[in-house]
Amino acid sequence: MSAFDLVIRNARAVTAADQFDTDIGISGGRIVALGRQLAAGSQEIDAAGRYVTPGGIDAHCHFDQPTGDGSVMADDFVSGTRSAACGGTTTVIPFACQQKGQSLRAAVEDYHRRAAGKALIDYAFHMIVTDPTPQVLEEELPALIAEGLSSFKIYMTYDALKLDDRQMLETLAVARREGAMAMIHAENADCISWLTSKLIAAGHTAPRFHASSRPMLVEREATHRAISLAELVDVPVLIVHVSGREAMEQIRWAQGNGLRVYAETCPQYLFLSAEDLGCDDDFHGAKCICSPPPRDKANQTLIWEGLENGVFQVFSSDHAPFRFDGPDGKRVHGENASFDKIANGIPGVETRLALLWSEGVLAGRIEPQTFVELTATNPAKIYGLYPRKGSIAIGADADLVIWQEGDHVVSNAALHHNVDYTPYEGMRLRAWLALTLSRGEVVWDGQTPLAGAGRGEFLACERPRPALRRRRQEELAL
Ligand code: DUC
Ligand code: ZN
Ligand code: ZN
Repeated sequence: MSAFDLVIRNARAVTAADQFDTDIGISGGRIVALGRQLAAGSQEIDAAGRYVTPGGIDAHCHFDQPTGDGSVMADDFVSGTRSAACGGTTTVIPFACQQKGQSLRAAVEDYHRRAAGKALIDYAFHMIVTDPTPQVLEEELPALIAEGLSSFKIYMTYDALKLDDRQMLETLAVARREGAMAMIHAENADCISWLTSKLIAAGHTAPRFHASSRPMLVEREATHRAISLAELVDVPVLIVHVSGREAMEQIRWAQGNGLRVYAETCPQYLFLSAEDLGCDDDFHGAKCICSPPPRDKANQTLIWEGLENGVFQVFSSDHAPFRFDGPDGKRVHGENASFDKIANGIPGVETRLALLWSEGVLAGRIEPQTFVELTATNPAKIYGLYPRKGSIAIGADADLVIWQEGDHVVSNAALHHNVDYTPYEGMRLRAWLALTLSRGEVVWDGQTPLAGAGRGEFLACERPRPALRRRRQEELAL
């Protein structure tokens, strides 16, 4: 009988702390041994000196999320998680979104039905709290946090989703009391609606005016306000999809003053700019409409610096899949609809890791260890999945990626999502994924997705590490 179910030989393994040459012994879906010249496995894969990193955790992606405006997300839990797996991601955390007037528990139960029997890889849920009634704040939210949905998103914009400051304070107070992580979409709703009215009245309706309607000031003000509200409540928060300098300055200020403010950025803020929203009569710019909008080259550089210098803890895709062609995606309100009516979001769950590995690590902008922190270890810690997920360690799930260096041109035809474009079409990368393992099972062999729908397991999240640290300090009366 073999000592292991599977041995990965000659890996150049990378963790958030280290890089070392090792064999990786896997049994029962977990890593059970690390070392040179391990005994034989029933199966063997030779990594031959290639980098092996922990499977990615995409802590911000949207699959099969009801939208309310007639648009339909192109990816459900089958195509979304298949695309994730082919891009080296082994855990996804999409959002169970409460509609105003709906109970939060009903939203979560609905989302479980959408995922069950479909996901190819493991998944957890964040919640989106849009209607913080006494019932939600006092009963549903605490119970759901205890059941393993230990993070939720709050929107400061969009009429159908946003909370006012008082509601934010009340919801953040639950996060503090129950030990949950609050994620905040920080843009000032009234500034956006005022600017949008003015732009449309002036006939400025093309996709590129989406960026004019949401300048950095709008994001800066809301980021500052979110930080202030969190400071008042004394709770950690994570600002999602940060786009550039002005929000970063607020976050850095808060971090420098000892506030527990975490931040996430996404590939679109490294590789896209407002120019990708096109010119006046060009509806193709709709493909790159997301919020906050991509900024300019100088801001891309600052985002790279923030990944390197610790402003950002998490790098997620914010995969929000809407097709360009067809009636229920970007054109849900018709051909050439005004920018404010175009389905908001861009795809990226499959390209997230390769873009960062290629243009971050292999181009010398960030260390391999920083890549692992941002894409796996930190999300696992911040969202309560560590140490089962997010590292290469004995006892952790055998969620692993083997990299193949060499020219790779991004092409939507070779991706596995159900969206009809990628904003990164034609980009030349220095590497791509040779293999993805999920709990010791090959789910992507570099050519073909291999996992069956329904093999992914729902992950109940522990309390986030920042909340656990705080509890410990309170117990010790520090
Ligand atoms: N925020 C997201 O997080 N995703 C898509 C659109 C948005 O505004
Ligand atoms: Zn958002
Ligand atoms: Zn999102």
